[in-house]
Amino acid sequence: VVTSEPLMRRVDWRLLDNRTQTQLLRRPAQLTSSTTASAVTAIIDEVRDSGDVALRAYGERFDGVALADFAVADAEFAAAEATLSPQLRAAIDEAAERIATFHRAGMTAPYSVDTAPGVRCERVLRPIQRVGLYVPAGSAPLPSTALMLGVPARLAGCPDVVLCTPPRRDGSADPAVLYAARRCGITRVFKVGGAQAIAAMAYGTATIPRCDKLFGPGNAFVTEAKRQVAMDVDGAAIDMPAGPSEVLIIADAGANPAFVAADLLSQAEHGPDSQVLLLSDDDALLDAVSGQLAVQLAQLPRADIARRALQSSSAIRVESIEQALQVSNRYAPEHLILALRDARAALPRVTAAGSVFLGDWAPEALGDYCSGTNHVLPTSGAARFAGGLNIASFQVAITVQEVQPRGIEAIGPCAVELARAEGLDAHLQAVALRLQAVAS
Ligand code: HSO
Ligand code: ZN
Repeated sequence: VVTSEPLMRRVDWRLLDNRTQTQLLRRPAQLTSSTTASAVTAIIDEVRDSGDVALRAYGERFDGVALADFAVADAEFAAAEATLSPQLRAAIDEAAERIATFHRAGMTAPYSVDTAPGVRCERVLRPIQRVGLYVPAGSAPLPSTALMLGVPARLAGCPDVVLCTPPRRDGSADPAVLYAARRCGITRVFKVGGAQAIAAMAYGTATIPRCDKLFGPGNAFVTEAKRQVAMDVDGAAIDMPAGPSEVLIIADAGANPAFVAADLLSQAEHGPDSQVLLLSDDDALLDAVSGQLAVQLAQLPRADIARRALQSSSAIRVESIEQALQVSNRYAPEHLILALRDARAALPRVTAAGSVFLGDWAPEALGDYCSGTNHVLPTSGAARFAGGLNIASFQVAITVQEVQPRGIEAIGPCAVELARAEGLDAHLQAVALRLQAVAS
C-alpha cells in the first residue's frame, strides 16, 4: 500500500498556540532578495542612462529578441485581431462590457456643499494625465489583465494611456492582449517587459513616454522595479505593491468538494508562490476536497506549478464558521470564497478581503475574467487597509473653495483665532486684511 504525501498540509486550528497560528497565516518570505533588488536598480539606472538602447539590449537578453521598434504598429493590431477566433473576440468584448458596467456604477461623483453662508467647498475629479499599464506575459499572457487596467483607465478619462507587455520570441506581442488593449481604446502599446518596462514608463525614453502612475501585476522583478520607482520623487506613483496571488476558502459541510478543489487549484496554478487556504468546520468536507485535489490535479497541464503552491498551503479545521471568519480577517486574503449555505449572512462579518465570492456558484475565475469586478486586488494582507483597482485609482481629486465677502465675514474670525494660537502672523494678516476690507 502506497500512502502518498497529502497535497496540502492539514492542521487543527484549536490545537495551535497563538505563535503557530500566526506562523501559519504568514505569507512565505518574498523573493525580493538583495540580489533581486540590486539587479533591478542596475536595470533602472541603465534605462535612465541609455534609454531605448538599454531596452533593446534587455529585450535581447530577457525576451530573446532585439526589436528595432518597440511600438506596436497598426498592422500588428490588425493582424492580431485577425488571428483571434471570433469566440475569443466576443468573450473579450463581453467581459469588457461587464467590467465597464460594474466600474461605472462605482464612479465617484464630484460634490459641492456650502459649509457656511457664502462659503462653497467642492471636490472635483480629474483623470491622471498619463498612465502606464503593465501586462505580463510570462508563463501565461493575460488579456484579462489588459481589460482590468484598460477599462477603468478609459472610464476615468485618462487622455494618455500607455501599455507595455513583453514581446514573444518572434518579436510580436500576444494577439489577445493587443485586441483587449484596442478594445479599451489603447493605441500606444510597447513591446517591452520586465523591470526595464517599468523603468521606461517611470522615467521615459525616446520612444516610451514618461508616465505619472504605473499599474499592473508582474513577477518579482517588475514588482521590485515598481517599488523602487515609487520611492523616487522623480519616478512614478504605483497602483499597489503586488505580491503573489491568494485565495482563502471557507467551506461548510454542504459545500461541493469538487467545486472547492477546483477553486483552490485555479489559484494554485498561477504560480508556485500562490497562496491557498481552506478552512472548514467539517472533517468529511476536508477529506473530500483532499481527494478531489488529487483527481483534478492529475489532469492539469500546470499541475507542477499547482502542486508546488499547494505544498506551502494549508487546510485548516476550525471549530465554527465564526472562527473561520476571524481567521480570514486576520489573514486578509486577496480573494475570499464563502462556500456556505448562507454566504450572504456571513458577509457583514468580513472586515478585510480584496474581493468576496458568495456561495457555490461564484468561482474566483468569474471575478478573474468577467463578472465585472476588478482582479487587481490587494495581496500580502494589504486588504486590511486597501481595496482593489477602480476608476478612482486613475483620477486625482481636487478640492476647491469659493468664498464671497459674507463668507469670509462668517468664517474669517475662526481662522484668525487659530492663526493666533499657532503663532502664524502672516496667516492671521491674510484673513484680517480682508475682514477689514469687507467691513469698510
Ligand atoms: N487570479 C489572478 C488574476 C487572473 N486570473 C488573471 C486569471 N487571469 C490574480 O487575482
Ligand atoms: Zn486567476
